[in-house]
Amino acid sequence: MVSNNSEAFPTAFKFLIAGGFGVGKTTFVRSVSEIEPLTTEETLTIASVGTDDLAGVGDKTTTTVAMDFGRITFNPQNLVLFLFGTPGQERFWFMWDDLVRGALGAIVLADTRRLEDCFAAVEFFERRGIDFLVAVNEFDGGFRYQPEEVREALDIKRHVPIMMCDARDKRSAASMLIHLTEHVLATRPA
Ligand SMILES: Nc1nc2c(ncn2[C@@H]2O[C@H](COP(=O)(O)OP(=O)(O)OP(=O)(O)O)[C@@H](O)[C@H]2O)c(=O)[nH]1
Ligand SMILES: [Mg+2]
Repeated sequence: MVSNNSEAFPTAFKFLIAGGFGVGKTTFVRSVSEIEPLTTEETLTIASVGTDDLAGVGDKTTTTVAMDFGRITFNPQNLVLFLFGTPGQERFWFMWDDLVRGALGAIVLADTRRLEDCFAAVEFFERRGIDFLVAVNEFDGGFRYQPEEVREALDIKRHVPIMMCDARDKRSAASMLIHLTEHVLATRPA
C-alpha cells in the first residue's frame, strides 16, 4: 500500500563543500556530519614537495585525494543533506565533475590567508549554474575581512551570500548549510 504520509519521505539535497587546498573542507564535513564521515585522507609526503603548494596552510599533514562524505538531518523540516567534500589540490580536480552530478548547491570555503585560491571553485559553480554561497573560514592569525570586502576582492556577484564561519564549529557549519538551503529554495522556481 502506498502511504500518502509525506512526513515519512524526507527531502534530500546533495551539497558540495568546495574550495582551494587546505581551506577546511574535510574539517567542515567532519564537524557537522551526524554519521562518521567517509574521508579519503592521505599523508602529504616529502615526495609531494614541488607539487603541493604548502605555503600558508601551516602544519597540514594530510590531504583529501578523492572526497569526503557526510550527512546531516534537520528534523522539523524533514530535510536530509548529503555532503560531499571535494579534494582541494589541483591534480585531483578531475573528481569535481563526478562529485557535482545531482548537486543542488555548494559551499565555497575561503581562507583569508589565501583568498584568491577559491576563484577556481567560484568559477566552476558559476559556469554550471549551481547555487552557492561563500563561507569565509576564519583561521587563527588570518586577516579578518568584512563580507563586502571579500565580495569586492573576489568579484562575487551581488546575489551570492558571503558569510563568516568556523569550520571546526558544528553550529557554525550547520548554519552555513541552513543559509545555503534557504538560498537554493529562494532562487529556484517552485
Ligand atoms: N585555526 C583553524 N584551523 C582550521 C580551521 N579549519 C580547518 N583548520 C585546520 O586546517 C587544516 C586543514 O584542514 P582540512 O579540513 O584538511 O582542509 P581541506 O580543505 O580538506 O584540505 P584538502 O583536502 O587538502 O584540500 C587542518 O589541520 C584543520 O584542523 C579553522 O577554521 N581554524
Ligand atoms: Mg580535505
